[in-house]
Amino acid sequence: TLDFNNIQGDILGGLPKRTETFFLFEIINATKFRKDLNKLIPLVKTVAGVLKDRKDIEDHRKKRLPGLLRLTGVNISFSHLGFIKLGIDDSSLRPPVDPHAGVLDPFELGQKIDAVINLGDPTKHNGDPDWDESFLRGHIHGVIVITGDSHASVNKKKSEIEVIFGAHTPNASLKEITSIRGDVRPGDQAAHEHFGFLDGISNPAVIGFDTVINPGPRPVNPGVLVTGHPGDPFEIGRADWAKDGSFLAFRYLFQKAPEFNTFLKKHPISEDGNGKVLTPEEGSELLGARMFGRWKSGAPIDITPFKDDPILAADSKRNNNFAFEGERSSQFKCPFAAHIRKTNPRDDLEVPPTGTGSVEANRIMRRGIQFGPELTTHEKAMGITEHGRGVLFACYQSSLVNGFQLQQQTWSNNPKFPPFTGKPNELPGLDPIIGQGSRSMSGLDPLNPEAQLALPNFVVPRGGEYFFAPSLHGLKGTIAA
Ligand code: N7H
Repeated sequence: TLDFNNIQGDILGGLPKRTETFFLFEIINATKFRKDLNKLIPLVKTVAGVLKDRKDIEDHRKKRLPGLLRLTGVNISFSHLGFIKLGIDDSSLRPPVDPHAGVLDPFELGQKIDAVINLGDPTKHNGDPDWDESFLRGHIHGVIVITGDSHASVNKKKSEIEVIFGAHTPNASLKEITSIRGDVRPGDQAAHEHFGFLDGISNPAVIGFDTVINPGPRPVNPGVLVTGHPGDPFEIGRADWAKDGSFLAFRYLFQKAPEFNTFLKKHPISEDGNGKVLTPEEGSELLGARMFGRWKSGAPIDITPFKDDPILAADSKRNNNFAFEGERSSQFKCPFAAHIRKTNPRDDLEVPPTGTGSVEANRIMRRGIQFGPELTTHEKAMGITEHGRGVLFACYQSSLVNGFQLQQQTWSNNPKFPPFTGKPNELPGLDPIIGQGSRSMSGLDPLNPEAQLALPNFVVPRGGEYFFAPSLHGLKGTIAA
């Protein structure tokens, strides 16, 4: 069974948030940091804390009280360099590898190196990824995630935390490297990302945690997300403090939204799959939907391929209930490379002949948030980005190799994925949103699925790191002193 008082809240429950700050820090005095950490631990919100928040939010809503409930949430995670700095042996976070096998574990490598050798991030002349300076200096020891209902609440909590660690004083145990703030978008765009698509529909339901299981992908064993449970590939052999934790892949991803919108305008699909001639607006909308695999509303094109259906989109009993069933060699309804088919290929991998039986091990819990301002009139008119915006992508899993890294490298960046039968001319191509490499994909035009469309880069990675979010027991008993 899962101990909801021991697991950090963002992993299974998701810290409730309108706004979120990722406070990236360097430990400058390990002995003092471990002492100070004791004072942070009472602020760390567990899964049980999130469940209580959910109930309080519901009560607040039912009582029709004005405004948002004042809420904050704090979680903390460490990088491999952080554990080294603290003098903590984190070897049980890695698979027990044969030293001659040459397998490099992403957590141990750190994302800066992984980005170049595996994730496909563009690089600079010196071989570093083309990232913001803060992510290149190699001193990111951890991240404190602070969520809340408002900037005021989060800022107050952040100040409280700075006092705990004596930040900005001669007696500081940590130093802020950078803090990045994300915000849910305003008005009817709340829950939509900067390209305009509804996000956060499909996350795995977890056995032993979720009480409502909606029709769709099978629920996953808890160990796919939480270490030390069935489904964790290294369930046996984790040190005690390394159980009930999860790996956090954080990515600072900029989105070129005006350029994306211009691309849709320039390449409208002329006829839908039934041969109905589309207006340029309809054709552009269909193109965007086929790049994602969902309409902006969230309605899946596998169920409603040529017409948006907002009622279906809003119905959690139906909006995830599809599997690309019987479409191994067909992109008529959904392109092979559509973002949601690349990152969760469902029957493409679950059912023979190409299927291995299950994608359970490869699923991740996504917890991102948007950052940056809304598009300005000038940006819309020019079709060029003038202000940085995008997603602070964050996801949890018990294995980075099976989860985030594989989804980016082996699936999204690989033009031959998902494996398909027949049709040698219908190479899927890259994920049109996140794929890195020679970017093109097939299947966008339902009546001419072989046609490959070249794709500019719409998503630019500018930083990131891999962290481990320990249990409360691990924080108290091993990491704090
Ligand atoms: Fe993706 N977006 O916000 O527009 N993503 N994502 N993602 N993504 C999904 O089904 C997006 C990124 C996954 O179970 C939706 O919930 C953007 C990375 C997975 O069917 C939308 C960026 C990775 C799923 C977006 C981005 C993933 C998913 C549909 C980058 C992993 C669920 C909403 C800027 C390597 C698939 C939904 C499933 C869905 C967006 C990045 C993974 C709208 C803009 C880096 C697993």
